[in-house]
Amino acid sequence: MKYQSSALAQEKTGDFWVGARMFGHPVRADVEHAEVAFFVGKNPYQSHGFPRARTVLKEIAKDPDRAMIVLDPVRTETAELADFHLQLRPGTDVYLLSAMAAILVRDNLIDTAWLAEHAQGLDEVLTVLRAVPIEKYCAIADVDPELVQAATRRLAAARSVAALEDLGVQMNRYSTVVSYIEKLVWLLTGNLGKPGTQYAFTGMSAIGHDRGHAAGQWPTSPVAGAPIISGLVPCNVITEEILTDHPARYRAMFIESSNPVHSLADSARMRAALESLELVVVVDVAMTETARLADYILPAATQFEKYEATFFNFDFPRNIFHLRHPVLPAPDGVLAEPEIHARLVEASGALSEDDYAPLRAALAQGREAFALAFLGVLADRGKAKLAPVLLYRTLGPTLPDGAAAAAMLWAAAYNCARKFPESVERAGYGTGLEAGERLFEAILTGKHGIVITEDDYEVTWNRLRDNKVQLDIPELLRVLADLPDLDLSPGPWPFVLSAGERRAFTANTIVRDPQWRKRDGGGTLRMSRADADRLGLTAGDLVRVSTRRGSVEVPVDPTDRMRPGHLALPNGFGLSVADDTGAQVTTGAAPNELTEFDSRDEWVGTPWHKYIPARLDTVDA
Ligand SMILES: Nc1nc2c(c(=O)[nH]1)N[C@H]1C(S)=C(S)[C@@H](COP(=O)(O)OP(=O)(O)OC[C@H]3O[C@@H](n4cnc5c(=O)[nH]c(N)nc54)[C@H](O)[C@@H]3O)O[C@H]1N2
Ligand SMILES: Nc1nc2c(c(=O)[nH]1)N[C@H]1C(S)=C(S)[C@@H](COP(=O)(O)OP(=O)(O)OC[C@H]3O[C@@H](n4cnc5c(=O)[nH]c(N)nc54)[C@H](O)[C@@H]3O)O[C@H]1N2
Ligand SMILES: [Mo]
Repeated sequence: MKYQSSALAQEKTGDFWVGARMFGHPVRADVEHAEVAFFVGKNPYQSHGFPRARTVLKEIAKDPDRAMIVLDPVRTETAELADFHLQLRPGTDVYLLSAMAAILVRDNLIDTAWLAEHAQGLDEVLTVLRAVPIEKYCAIADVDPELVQAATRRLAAARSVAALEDLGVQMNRYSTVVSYIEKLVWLLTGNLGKPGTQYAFTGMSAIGHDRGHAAGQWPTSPVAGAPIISGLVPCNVITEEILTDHPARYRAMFIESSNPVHSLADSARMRAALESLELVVVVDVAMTETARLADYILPAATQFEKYEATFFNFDFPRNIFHLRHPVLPAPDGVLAEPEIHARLVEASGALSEDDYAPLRAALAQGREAFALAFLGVLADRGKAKLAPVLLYRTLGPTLPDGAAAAAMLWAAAYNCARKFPESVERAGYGTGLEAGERLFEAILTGKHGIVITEDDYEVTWNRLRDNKVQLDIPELLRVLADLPDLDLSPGPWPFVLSAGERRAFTANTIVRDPQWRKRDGGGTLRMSRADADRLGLTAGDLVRVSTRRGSVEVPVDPTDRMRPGHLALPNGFGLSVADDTGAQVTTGAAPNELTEFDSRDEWVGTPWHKYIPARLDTVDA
């Protein structure tokens, strides 16, 4: 396969690219120790995203010396706990954050000494921010300028600020530009590389890393010419890469642990794209909307039945990795993914016993001999790509308790020890080649997860490109310098729809059985009470929501948490599941029947799912 994508390329690639440009290494927020927590388009009370999220939020809310600032058009559970809830007009974060950054400059709240020591490109940024019409931008965002000023002052006065942005802005207008200005706000106030601020993390994989090419110089997809950030084709261009007679179009798709027909923009178009491919192979644990369109379905063992792990290891100063062990035997007829991968690679003729025999012979001499032999194989680039299968077939069978799937972690542990030697040593694994070996052993035997690296906050500076922050991203600064006035005329689409909110009983499409939900079983459309009263709607009334792309019928839930003109549908509904009689039952509305593939970020192609022009019509019962 030449091209790949993942859900990250429909939310996080803008953030990755900006991070690569400014830091050269991904960073993350230390919310737990922050004096001020700053959430931009994120509702961690429901969506988590950092350890012990609810507990930490409540601790901050209770502590008079700490504060929480939330930018969200909805009074979410998180906003309710905040000291400053900036309940802006949907899609206007770029204006509000520009105003906040400009207030920092106007009122001399920036940390000049810190910036002189740690950052480059300040002058270019200051020139743009000095010209920001603060009052006007607050008016566009429809937030009281006094409140914006108070929140900005609180942020600037804090010893430490930890900021997290998420889908509310990453799936919204100007998303990549917002990822940039959001970072400027906490950088201008000196919040990096200290406790309670942001840190550059270690890890067992390259999640979040990108080369940070200047716009236009990045690698691109073959048909649409879309930027490939972090190795991933933007999800929103996949159908464009298929529904064409372009000679370089994709002919086949291998889809694993993903449900693109439901989760990516414009479901109807995605179905058409999959149907037009020569071959679709799906590896999944459930009969999904996507699997139903596959030529081959390869059923996988579930997470309870196999060794598996997540690579979302972003903790600091102690980073944690957990190889989860199976707790149930797998039923007949399913395989764990490493076995599926190995069989496919072998059936294609790319690897055979001839490749395994020398590695097995070396392993018989011990792990050190194995490491040397394996390094030799890596010199062959074609074989290096197949390293996980090579490890699974050679080292795998020698691991205890049937943990063959963990074999690829041996290479990941060596890599981690090579990239972060001091941090791995501080976590107690020694130095040199032996550190990788010890780390792997600890992962393999540590049933409850282990500390893989231990850092101090200062280490962030060693990880940044040139040990400095690059404040100036010229392409994005130009956008900030020239933001247009917002067209507020309602036209045929008087509402803005956020399609895909996280709620108490949503879990992407991972939990398919609707009986799981104790509340909001049908997936209501949330809307302001004012709009509902005006339209004569009460809780449970059915309405039709229409967008340029499609329409769905849903019951409404009027609430004073929403702004007038704003609508929200939950994520993960509209799945078809067999009931007790075997009939397929669909519960709720699938959000991506309403979304468009070309409604997306102009830089990295991420979708604007939180900003969909929409209309409401009442439906007779
Ligand atoms: N319970 C649960 N937790 C989850 C998930 C799940 O399905 N269920 N999914 C996980 C995944 S994959 C992800 S990516 C994360 C996502 O986590 P979040 O990004 O926190 O989740 P969302 O509810 O999609 O969107 C966050 C907020 O954006 C706000 N928003 C809408 N429009 C705007 C706007 O114009 N500006 C601003 N500032 N905010 C806006 C919404 O009101 C919402 O409160 O959650 C993860 N955690
Ligand atoms: N409109 C709109 N669309 C959205 C969003 C939104 O807010 N609004 N949110 C988006 C976001 S942030 C994300 S991350 C995506 C997620 O979108 P996807 O990654 O496509 O979907 P998921 O529902 O997270 O689950 C993927 C699949 O993994 C399968 N699975 C579970 N366990 C295993 C396993 O062990 N092995 C295998 N092989 N398969 C397994 C599940 O059955 C499911 O089919 O959705 C996105 N779609
Ligand atoms: Mo996500």
